[in-house]
Amino acid sequence: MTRIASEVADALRAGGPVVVLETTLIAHGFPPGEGIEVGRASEDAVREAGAVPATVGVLDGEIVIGLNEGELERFDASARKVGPRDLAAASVQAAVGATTVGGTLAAVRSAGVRFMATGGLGGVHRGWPTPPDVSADLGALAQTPLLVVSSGVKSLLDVPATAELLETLGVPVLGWQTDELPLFYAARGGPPVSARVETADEAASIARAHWELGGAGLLLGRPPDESLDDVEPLIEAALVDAGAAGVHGQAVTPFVLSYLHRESGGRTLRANRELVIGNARLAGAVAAAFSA
Ligand code: PSU
Ligand code: MN
Repeated sequence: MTRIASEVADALRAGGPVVVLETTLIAHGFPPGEGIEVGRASEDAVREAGAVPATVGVLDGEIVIGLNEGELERFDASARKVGPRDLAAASVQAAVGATTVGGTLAAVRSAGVRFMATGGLGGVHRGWPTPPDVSADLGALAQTPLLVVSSGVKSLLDVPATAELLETLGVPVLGWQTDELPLFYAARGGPPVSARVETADEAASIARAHWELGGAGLLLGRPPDESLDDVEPLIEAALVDAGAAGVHGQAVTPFVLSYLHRESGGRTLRANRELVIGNARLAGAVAAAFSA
């Protein structure tokens, strides 16, 4: 059911550095065509940092760890969004399945990969418990021994509530050269992290110690290089629009991201692109430090 690309399998067998990347952001987080470019650039960034990239998705009845160039191009907006609950059905039904952070973690659970990168982690949606929408990313991270590099939690969420839940689940939240959990587009103003780290070596050592203790997932929050500090009013407007249009569940995040990309005149799009690639580069560096 799972196919691991040979370069990835070789690296894993040798204990070498591997970073998994997800496909939901490629298929549903960017306008048509652009997501594929971001996916390619993220793979390049992982390589430049000295690690092997492995982009994950469901294709032709298989869970693939390490999509090749041609396979990656099939992840357009028509792909099914695949969280942990959807992996089995998507593979049996031979869907093109774009895995979320949670779906990707569930897909690689038994493969021995230790590092992943994404844009922003899912979490507790605003207004909880109406609707009672909490991303499956959190449960998957609590169960899977990988370190995920992201620009914190997606800002359309209730970020403080998400940080509380991560603590409850025992997930370390490390801050990359920061004391605050980044807010996706904005670098500052988030809740405190559980530990600040200064170097890739330090992050890798904490991950190793956490796993030796029998711990599972960790989050490493990297602030965006260029902070956008005026997006909050747009997010609020996007959420009102989503509510009025009856958008809920899995459709909320893609709806809000495309609203922001449109209404910000492309500023959030550029920021999102840059932060995803930067996170991939950092995940590559931490993976390389871990294997060294
Ligand atoms: N980061 C981005 N864009 C995205 C996502 C992350 O820059 O689209 C995706 C991830 O795949 C994450 C998902 O797992 O959003 C969360 O969706 P939900 O809230 O429905 O669980
Ligand atoms: Mn959800």
